[in-house]
Order: sequence, then structure tokens, then C-alpha cells
Amino acid sequence: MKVAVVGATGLVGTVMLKVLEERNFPLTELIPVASEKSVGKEITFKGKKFPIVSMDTAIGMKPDIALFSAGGNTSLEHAPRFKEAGTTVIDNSSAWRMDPAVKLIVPEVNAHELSIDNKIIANPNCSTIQMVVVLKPLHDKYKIKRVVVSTYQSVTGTGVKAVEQLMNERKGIDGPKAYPYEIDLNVLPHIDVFMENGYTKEEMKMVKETNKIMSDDSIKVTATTVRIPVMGGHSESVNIEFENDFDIAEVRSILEKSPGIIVVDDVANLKYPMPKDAHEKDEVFVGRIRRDESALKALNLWIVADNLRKGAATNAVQIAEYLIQKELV
Ligand code: 11C
Repeated sequence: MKVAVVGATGLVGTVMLKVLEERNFPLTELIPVASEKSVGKEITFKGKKFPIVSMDTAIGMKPDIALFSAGGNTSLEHAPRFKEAGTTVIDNSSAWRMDPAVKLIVPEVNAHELSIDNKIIANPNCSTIQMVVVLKPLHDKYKIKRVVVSTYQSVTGTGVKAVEQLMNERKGIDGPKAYPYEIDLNVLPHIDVFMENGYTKEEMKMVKETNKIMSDDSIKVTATTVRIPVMGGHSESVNIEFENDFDIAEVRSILEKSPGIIVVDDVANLKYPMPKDAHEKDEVFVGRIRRDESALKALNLWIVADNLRKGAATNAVQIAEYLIQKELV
């Protein structure tokens, strides 16, 4: 497989390279792509140096797969050009996600929807991915009616500038600001832009993407997305109301057996998922599994995952692995 990584020097691109390396992805040629100012520099992959090339050069090299993490505008402009060259694009931006002709894929949930005709495939938003990995097996068993989610999101979701802002604030240094307010020792109930309905774009992504990935518009979702001064991953408090009643032991057992999930739920020994532990892991961690005693057939969960891994790079690489395994590329 000839694989291009578009946005190879960014936060997600760097993790994509690491994940490809770790998972021993069947790669014959790596084509790192970045903006003009990085062209000519080199990146090291499996001990070998690869020159960073421009978008045009990469398209000319006709990769089999292009993993895109270079923002929505770059994707809108260049993903179709790769497609024209016969490349299958897996795009991490929000540009194509709600396009009815584009599949929005979380392999544990809906990889079976993919066919050889899908030449642009969308990778969902990080906070959606970790939630649907957990919702899917529970929906299959008990049928979800409604989800109420509040997120606690890492600054790495915003990008390098936000990480710098947090670190600078911690050291008392002035510098570029990714947020309208201080992030250290603070909490911002604001991720992405505000929309006319008073929700943020991040919140509405969680609603719409969940329905699309689960292929079920009957699931009602409401979200409050919040930025916290944390690095290792996103956390989510999730309340789920089911059509059918459940047994807590059975819920735990279903989650333990489901792909991509690790249950960390032993409060007697103070064991619950935390971003520090999820950092650099590919799985989604679930804990604090308990019945919502204020409602019928309702459950509370705490879900944590590394937003740059399962929330972005790992999910994209898993899609690529699925395509190869099923000979769809
Ligand atoms: C955040 N979830 O944490 C965002 C980052 O649609 O892919 C990812 C935005 C996206 O700020």
C-alpha cells in the first residue's frame, strides 16, 4: 500500500504516523504531505527518512490511500483531486461528514457500510467516536431512546496553539491565544463556534454524527461540550435512556465483550477511567457504570479516550485496515 499522510506535521498527522508504525500497517511507500513551508524537510518513519512533499507531488504519486488531517478547506479542495487519481481518502475534518454520499465510519459500529465505491470516507469528530463505540452494543441490546452527554475535552482537540496557550499560562508567559479566555485553572463551556440555536457546532456534531453513524435518527441526543485544561484525552458523562430495561451486570458484561472497549469500573478500589491513563491508548475506556435512579430504564456512564488516537488517528487507520482486509482499496 502506498499511503499519503496529508497534514503530516500537525498534531493528528504526527499521531497517524506513530499509529501506522505501531500497528505495522502494510505500507510499501509513505508519502508525507504538508504545507509549502515544510516541503523538503524530512520525517522519520520506522527508522527511515521520508521527504515531505507538496499536495501536487503526492497526487502525482497516485497513493492507494490518503489519510487527511489538514482542515476542512484543504480537504474540500484536494480530496476530490486524490479521488480523481484513484486514491481512497479517509478524511479527519468535518468537511464531508454530513454529505449524504459520504460514509461516516467508526469501524466498531458501521464499517460494514463501506464498499469499493467509497473513495472519500469521513472520520467522525473525536467526542462522537468515543461515545458511539459504547452506545452501539447497548443500542443493539436495549434500544436507546435518548442520550444526554456532557464532555470534558482536552486542549489537544483544538491543536498545537491551544497546547502552547495552556503551557504558557502555566509558566506565566504571554503568547498566542487559541481561546477567548484563559484555559489554565478554568473551564470553557464553549467548543467551536456558537450556532443560531444557542448550541455550539461541536454539540451539534455530536447530535447529527451519532444519528448518521448509528443509522438511526430516532435516537435523541443532546450535548454540552466543555473545554478543560487537560491533555491526555476527552472525558464524557453520558446518560442513556433505553426502550427496554437492563441489568447492570449484563451491561458491564456486554461492554467488556465489545470491540475497542476497556471497562475500568471498580469504585471500591478507586478505579475509573481518566485521561492520564487513556493517553496514547487506542481503546475507549468506560467506568462509573450505574443505574440512573431518577428515571426508568436509564443508565449513567463515564467514557474516556485519547482524542488524538481513537478520536482521530487510530480510527482513520482502522478504517484503512478494514478496507485492505476486505479488499475495498
Ligand atoms: C475538539 N472535537 O476537541 C474537537 C476537535 O470536527 O474533527 C475535532 C474537530 C472535528 O475541539
